[in-house]
Amino acid sequence: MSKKFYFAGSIRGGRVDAALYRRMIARIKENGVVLTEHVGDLALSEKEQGLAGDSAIYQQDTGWLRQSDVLIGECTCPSLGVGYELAYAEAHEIPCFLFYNRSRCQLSAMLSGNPYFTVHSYETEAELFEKLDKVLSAL
Ligand code: 6K6
Repeated sequence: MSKKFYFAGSIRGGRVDAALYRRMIARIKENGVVLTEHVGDLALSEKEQGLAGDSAIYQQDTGWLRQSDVLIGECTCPSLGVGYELAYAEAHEIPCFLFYNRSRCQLSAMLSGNPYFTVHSYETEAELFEKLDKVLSAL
């Protein structure tokens, strides 16, 4: 059966990396199903409300998290929602692989200091995809 991935990336925290999320999601999809493909939707803005409202978003996303085999997060752009999802995934024992651009941010100590999370930093997109490919092929 194909693996279910939860991709976590900033939405209301800011959409500066939306195109990068989209490229990461395309790569992850070569290895299974990405339940949260909308995170890489370039038309989705930080002002997005969704048709069904925030309560429905919360119910849907936490449901998807519980079904996921793996979470992959891009954490360069700080996002309360992504931070919440990571803690939720940890509580449900879902393996989490996190990526951030070390030349653009200093990752929160609450993530880099938590041995539960496998954290990878990168500086170039080539380095990011090399590391992402290694994670995916080891699953
Ligand atoms: C979706 C499609 C159209 O409008 C929407 C509305 N927004 C969201 N839909 C689905 N998941 C969301 C939405 N807003 C936040 N999330 C979840 O939180 C995603 O899984 C992201 O990983 C994370 C982003 O959190 P914020 O705090 O940056 O918004």
